[in-house]
Amino acid sequence: MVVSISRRGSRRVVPLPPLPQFQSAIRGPWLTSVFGAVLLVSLPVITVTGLLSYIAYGPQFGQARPGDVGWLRLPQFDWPTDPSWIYRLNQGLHVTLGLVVIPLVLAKLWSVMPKLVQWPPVRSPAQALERLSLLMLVGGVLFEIVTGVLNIQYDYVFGFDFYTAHYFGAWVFIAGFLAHVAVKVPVMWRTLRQTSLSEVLRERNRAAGMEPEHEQKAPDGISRRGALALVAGGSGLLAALTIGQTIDGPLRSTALLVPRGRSYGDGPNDFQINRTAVAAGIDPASTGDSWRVELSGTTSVVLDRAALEAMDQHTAVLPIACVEGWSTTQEWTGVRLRDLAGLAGVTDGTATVASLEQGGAFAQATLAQNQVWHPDSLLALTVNGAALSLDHGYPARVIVPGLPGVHNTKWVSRIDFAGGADR
Ligand SMILES: Nc1nc2c(c(=O)[nH]1)N[C@H]1C(S)=C(S)[C@@H](COP(=O)(O)O)O[C@H]1N2
Ligand SMILES: [Mo]
Repeated sequence: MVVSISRRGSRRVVPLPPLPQFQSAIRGPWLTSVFGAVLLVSLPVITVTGLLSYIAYGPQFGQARPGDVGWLRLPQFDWPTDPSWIYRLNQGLHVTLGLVVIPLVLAKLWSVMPKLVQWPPVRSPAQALERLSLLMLVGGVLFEIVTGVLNIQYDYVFGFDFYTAHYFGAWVFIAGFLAHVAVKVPVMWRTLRQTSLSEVLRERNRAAGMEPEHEQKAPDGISRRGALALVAGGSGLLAALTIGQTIDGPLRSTALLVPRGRSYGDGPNDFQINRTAVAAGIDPASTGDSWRVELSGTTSVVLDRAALEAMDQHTAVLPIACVEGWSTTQEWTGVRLRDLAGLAGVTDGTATVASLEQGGAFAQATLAQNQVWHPDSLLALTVNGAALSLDHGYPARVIVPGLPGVHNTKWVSRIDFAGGADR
C-alpha cells in the first residue's frame, strides 16, 4: 500500500501501511466495489426477511420476541396465510442468504482492511461520525452473523435472549448500513463503470489483475479473477450444504451444515422434529385416554380424541417452516379450527391455543383471525394417514398455512376463541 500525503495538505487521514503479510496487489477499489455491489443487494433481503419474521410472530399479540421494542416498533399486520409457503420462503431466504454472504462479508472486510486501521483514528467531528457508522456497520454485521449461526447450530448458548440481541443488533447494522450506502454508492458505481466485470474475468495472468496503483509490485499468488472465484466458490458451497433443509425431501440429507433438529420419527411420522416430547417434558400419561381438549368461546366444550375423530375431517398439504430455516411439507388431517370455533359458539376473531407443555415460549400461541378461519387451518390428528406420533404432537396439534413453525402448537390442551357470537 502506497502511503501518500494529499496535495491539499496534512489534514488528510492516511491509512496505515499494512504489515507485509497483509499486503496485496489485488486489494483495491474494484474488488471492494464488486463485493459491495453484491452485498448491496443481498443484505437488504436478509434484513427485510428478518424484520418480516418478527412481524410474522405476531407482536400485536405480545408474542414476538423482544416484546417491547419502544420506538423501534414495526408496522403490524396479520401475517398472510396464502401462499402457504410464504414463511418457508421468508426464512429460507433469511437463513440461506445469511450463510451465503459470510464469505462475501469477509472478503469485503479484507479488501478494505488497511482503511479500517488508520492514523490518526479521528481527525474531525464529521470523520468521527463516519468512523462510528463504520463501527456500527462492521460490528453489526458480524454480530448478526455470529448470533444467527450459533442459533441455528445449537440450543441457546447465549447468556442473553437470542431474539432480543438479534433484533437490536439488526437495527445497529441498519443504521450503519444506510449511512455507508449513502456515502459509498456513488464511488462504487464510478469504479464499476471504469472497469467492467467481463474485462477482469478475461484477465489472463496475475499481473494483469493488479490494481493500477500496485503496478510496481510483485503480483500476488492470486488474480482478481481468482479472488472472485474463491469467494463465489465459498458462497456456493455454503448454499449447497444448507439449502436442503429448506427444500426438504431427498435433499434434506445434503444439508450437512445445519444438523440441528434432525431427530426423525418412524414411517409416516418420519420427518424433522423440533423438540421431542421428552425434551418438552410431556408426560405420556397425560396424552392417553384421559386427554381432553377444552374449547371456550361463548360456550365451553370438552372433547376427547374420539369426539374429534367423529367430526368432519379435512386434509391439507402444508409445510412446517421453522424460524431456523428448515421446513418440511406433510399431509395433515384433522378438524378445521373454524368448526371448533363454531362448537364454542363463536363466528369470528382470534384464538389462543395452549399446550400440555408447561411454561416457556411454546406453552401457548395466539392465532390471528385470518389464521383461525382459513379452511386449511386444522387441529390435526393424523399426518400422512397415520396417527400423529407423540413427538409430533399427539393427541392433537395445530397446523395453519403460512404460520411460523413455532406457533403450530403441539400437544394441544385448550383453545380459547376470543370472538363473539353471530351478529
Ligand atoms: N408445545 C410445543 N409446540 C411446538 C414446539 C414445542 O417445542 N412445544 N415447537 C414448535 C416449533 S419451534 C416448530 S418449528 C414446530 C416443529 O414441529 P415438529 O417438531 O412436529 O416438526 O413445532 C412447534 N410447536
Ligand atoms: Mo421452530
